[in-house]
Order: sequence, then structure tokens, then C-alpha cells
Amino acid sequence: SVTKASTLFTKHTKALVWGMQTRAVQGMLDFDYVCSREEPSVSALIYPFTGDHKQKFYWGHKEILIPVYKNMSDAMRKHPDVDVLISFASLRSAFESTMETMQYPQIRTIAIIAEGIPEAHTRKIIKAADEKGVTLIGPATVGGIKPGCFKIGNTGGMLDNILASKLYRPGSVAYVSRSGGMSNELNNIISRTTDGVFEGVAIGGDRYPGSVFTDHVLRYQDTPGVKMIVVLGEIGGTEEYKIGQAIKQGRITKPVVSWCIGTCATMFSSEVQFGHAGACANQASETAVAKNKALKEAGAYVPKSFDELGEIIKSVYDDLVSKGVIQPAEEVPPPTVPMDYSWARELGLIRKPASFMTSICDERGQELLYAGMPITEVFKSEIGLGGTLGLLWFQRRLPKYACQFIEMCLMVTADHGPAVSGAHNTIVCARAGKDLISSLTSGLLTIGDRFGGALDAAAKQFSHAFDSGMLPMEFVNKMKKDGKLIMGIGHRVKSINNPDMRVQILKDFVKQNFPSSQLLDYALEVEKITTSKKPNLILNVDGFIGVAFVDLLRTCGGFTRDEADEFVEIGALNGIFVLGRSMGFIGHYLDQKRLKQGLYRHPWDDISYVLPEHMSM
Ligand code: Q5B
Repeated sequence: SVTKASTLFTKHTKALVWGMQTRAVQGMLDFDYVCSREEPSVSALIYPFTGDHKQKFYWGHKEILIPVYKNMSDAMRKHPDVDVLISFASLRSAFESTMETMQYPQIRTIAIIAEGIPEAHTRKIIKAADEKGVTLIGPATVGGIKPGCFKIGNTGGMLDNILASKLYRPGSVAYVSRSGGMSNELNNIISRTTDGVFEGVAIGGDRYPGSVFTDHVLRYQDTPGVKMIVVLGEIGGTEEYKIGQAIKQGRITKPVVSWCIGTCATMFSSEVQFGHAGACANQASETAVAKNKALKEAGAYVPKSFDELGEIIKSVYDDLVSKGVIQPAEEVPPPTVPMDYSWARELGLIRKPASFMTSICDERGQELLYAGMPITEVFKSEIGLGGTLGLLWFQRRLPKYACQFIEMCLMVTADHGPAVSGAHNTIVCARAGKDLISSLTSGLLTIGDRFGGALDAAAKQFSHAFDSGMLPMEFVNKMKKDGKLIMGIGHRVKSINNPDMRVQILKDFVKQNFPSSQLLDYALEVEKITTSKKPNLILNVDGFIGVAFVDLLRTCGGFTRDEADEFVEIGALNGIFVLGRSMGFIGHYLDQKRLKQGLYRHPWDDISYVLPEHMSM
């Protein structure tokens, strides 16, 4: 097999990342930045599921674009200086993509993050890597870190962790562990007890890791910057014995502090499989206790328990400092990396005025809330459409009769035939080939003072007159004097001789259920006066709903007087007609489509052309 590199990473290492792991890549770039690297360590991403494009990342304060390639060949060709590939491929695609990676001689190190790759595949990958002199880190690992130089993916955790463990500059202690999680703990312990980490690799917990403890320990032995080595082994396998042998043979001369996790396995009567696939002792020699003993006998510094690991590391380090082997470097503060907005917000470090406010609905949590009421509760308490409208429009859980009244209003306003302005427009629009939304809105846009949109104005005019103590007759006379129409009075086809049953139905309900109908009663007195003048000047459906709604808001007990007035003021009531009649307009649209009605053209004989006479000059 070809000799593998002993230095895997430098300040100039460039990597390709396989997989769209944008958070991990940003973590690597932030690490690079605090290490004062001149250039980002990630040259490009490979992602076979989208076309070639560029992805935005931060480099310190600046935004940069990093290319994403669909094909590995393009990435390799365009970035010949890359010698590391970090593979976030899934356990299903990792084999194929890693084998493909090894076809490119420029790649000297591959980190494989995926867990659960079939062992047969891993063994084939290892064989190919040995033949080609490629160093593997993983599978089933976060990877590794070389402070001041390079970080694989998510190793070392978030930036605050990197800073706390001083991983932005090299120390003198190199470590190798199986577990990625424990490598974070080692970063922490080593940074507290020594001048810091020189390099750390987590080889992964599989039975067949791509590189083994000895590979890295020997590299560290041959690396001048490394002054002491920490090995965090675990139950399962016999790799740790090879380190013991290398110490005995004098191949490893640097102090080795070592501990094998899993000594508690002796407390169990049967074999214990720990978290990692390889963490199981199949024979006595594979137990953590046996391996710790052997390493101690070989000359490694072995604590009595994991708790003492930090103390031993410290005493070995202090000894090296006192002998002058290690001369701790002066601390240089790292450059500041701006914190991500979302993270800073989560930590409560920043605040910003929101661009908009909302108070009716919250969809962010596990369950949708309507005015604070979970959607399951909306259904459980059977508040219906009226109750839902009460929550979303009025932010109140309205009494049952109020919910019923709202639903009745929606039902009576749902349609009034094809001849009314709005339905006519919807029909014409549908017949011109337009879609549902265009046809619906074309109908809705006709709703106004004269047609269907008189609810708010009626509510305001009648309540203003009533509240100011005007007698019904005084009100009618004043409106006439001012030359104003009374909103909610009058109908094109309905009259006292042809009463509007919709209004009658609502009236019966209000009389039976509302605690008070003062404004309605006032409006009915006005109606008596107007109909005495002309029989079609009835309190129409708009006017009825308008005044009855004022009674409802004022007397249902859910609103203060100011709140009730505010809803009228801001125009909530026309919404009832708009919502109800939308049902009808949609019905007319569908009807026209179903009846396959062609383009409508108004007949000439129904148009009176009243152009000015042609004038000759
Ligand atoms: N006069 C509704 O008018 C209509 C008067 C009035 C004092 C009044 C008219 C009006 C106020 C707005 C209103 C909602 C345009 C109506 C609706 C939904 C619908 C529709 C449907 C559905 C009808 C004749 C004479 C004149 C006028 C006087 C009329 N209204 N005086 N106050 N309010 N009302 N809109 O029949 O002396 O002869 O000059 O604007 O409430 O839209 O089904 O069709 O469900 O779809 O065209 O129900 O009342 O009468 O304008 O020719 O007036 O009565 O001053 O007096 P008409 P006009 P004079 S419900």
C-alpha cells in the first residue's frame, strides 16, 4: 500500500464537502475565520440533486459565494488544490461516493460522517484507501479538528465552544478518540489543563473504522508540534494494545495519557453493547479494564477513572513545561466572528422592533392557535364557523347565540341571484374565460354603499342618531335635509308588500335570543316612517345586519362600549356580507363553467346609444 500523509491538515488545506450541509459549512468557515486563515477551507460543495449553482455563506462580516457542483468530476477539475473531502453522504450513498472520490488522486484525506454503513462496504473502502494512500476518518464520526488550521464539519461544536476551548490556535496536545461527543469533552479538558489541542481526531465508533488509533498516534509521534498524546479508547477491539507495544518498542516516545471508557461493563453479568457498534467486548482482552491495565504496564499515563483524566493530563503537561519541552505561546485574541442573528436572538443578546404585529393567530407552535385557542379546542368545543369568526375577527369566544347569529348572517347573505351587481360581474368575468379568483374578486369589487356594502355605514348612522337622542322622525328629516340617503334603507325589489324573508328570519332570531335590541327597534321605527313614504324603503338586509350587530357587540357581554364602537368604526361589519356573498359568487362562477357559457356580449337593443350629433366643421 502507498504511504499515507502524516500531516493531514494545514492552514492552507482546502476541502470539498459532499452534501448540502450548509450549517456545517458555515461552522467550518467561522472556525477558519477565528483561526485567522487567509482563505476559507471549503472550496466547493458537491450535491448531485440540484444543478450547478452558488451558495451564499458568511466569511466574517462579508458574504461570499461558494460553488455547488452536481458532478464530482467538475468539482475536482475546477479545484485542483483541494486534498480533503468531507462526506455527508447518507449511509446508502456513502459507499458509492467515497469510492468515486478515491478515483481522484488529489484527495489525500476523506472524512465520512455517515453512521450505519454496512461493514462489508466499509472494509472495501478501507482496502481501496490503503491501496491509494488515502487517510480515512470515520465512518460514524464528527471528524476531527486541527486548531488554527482546519475543522471537519461540525467537530468542536458551535463557535462559543470553539472559543471556550481555544481551538482557534494550536496547543501542544494531540488526541485521538473513538467518540465524536467525547472529543468535545477532550477539547474542554485539554484546554483547561494545558496550552491546548494541537490536533484531535475522532475515528468513529464502528467495528471497522477507516483509520485506527495507532495511525493517528504514530502521526502525532512524528509531528514536531505535538508534545504529548491523549488516547481515549473504549471497550471493544484490541487496537489499544498496539499503542502499548509501540511505547514498549520505543516507536512512541512522547508521553501518552490514555483511558479506555467502559470499565463499568464488569458490573454487568452478561456482555454489554455500549452505544457504538464496536463498543462490545467479545473476549476478556477487549474489556476496558484489561486495556487500561496493559497501557499502564506499557508506560502510558493511565488515571484511576475518567474523572482523574484531566489531573493526569495536567501533571504530564506541567512536567513537560518544567522541563522546557513545552513553552506556552503568548495568547493572541482571535478575530471576532459576528454572531448569527437567530442565535443571538435565542440567547437574548439582541432585540429588534418587529416589522409587523399580529394578535389573532399563531401558527408557530405545535398547535395552531386562533386568538389563543388551540385548533383542537376549537373543534372540541364545537364553536362552529360563527365561533371561529368570533375568534379571528373579534378575538372573543362569543356566546352560542352570537355564533349562531353570525352563521345565519352568512347564510342569508350567501346569494341573492344572478341579477345583483356582484353576481352579474362574476358571471360576465367567468364567461370571459377568467379563473375563479379573478371572477370572485370582480364580483367582490362591486360591493359598496349601494350594493351589499351598507352595513358599516348603516350601523354608524343609526347608532349615531340613537346615541345622540334623535327621534326616528328627526333622524329621517335630518338626512333628507342634508341630502343624504339613509344607509340600510331601501331595496330594488323588496318592499313592505314583498317582504324580504331573510330579514324576517333574522328578526325572529334576534327577538328571541338577544338580551337587548335597542338599536334594531330604533331602526324599525325609522323603517315605519320611510316605508310610509315609499313601500320599498324598508330596513334592508344590509341595514338589518348592521344595526343588529351593534346590539350584539354592545350587549353580549364580551366587549366594552369603546371596543364595540371600534369594530364598527374599523369596518368589520361589511366583512359579513363579503364573506357570505363570496359563497354565492363562487357558486355562480362554477355554474357558468359547468354550463359551458361562452363569452358574454351585451345586446345592442339593450343599450341606448346617446352620442352627440355629428357636427360638420
Ligand atoms: N330613497 C338600495 O334604490 C337602493 C333611500 C331613499 C332615503 C334611502 C337605495 C339605496 C341605501 C344603500 C343601501 C343596500 C340603491 C341595499 C343590497 C343587497 C341585496 C341587493 C339585491 C342583495 C335602492 C328612489 C327614491 C328616491 C330616493 C329615495 C332611496 N333610498 N331615501 N334613504 N336609503 N339605499 N344599500 O330602488 O324622492 O323619488 O327622489 O341606495 O342600503 O344591496 O337583492 O338587489 O342581497 O344582493 O334604486 O339585497 O335604496 O331607488 O335610488 O331610485 O330612489 O327613494 O331618494 O326619492 P332604488 P332610488 P325621490 S341591499
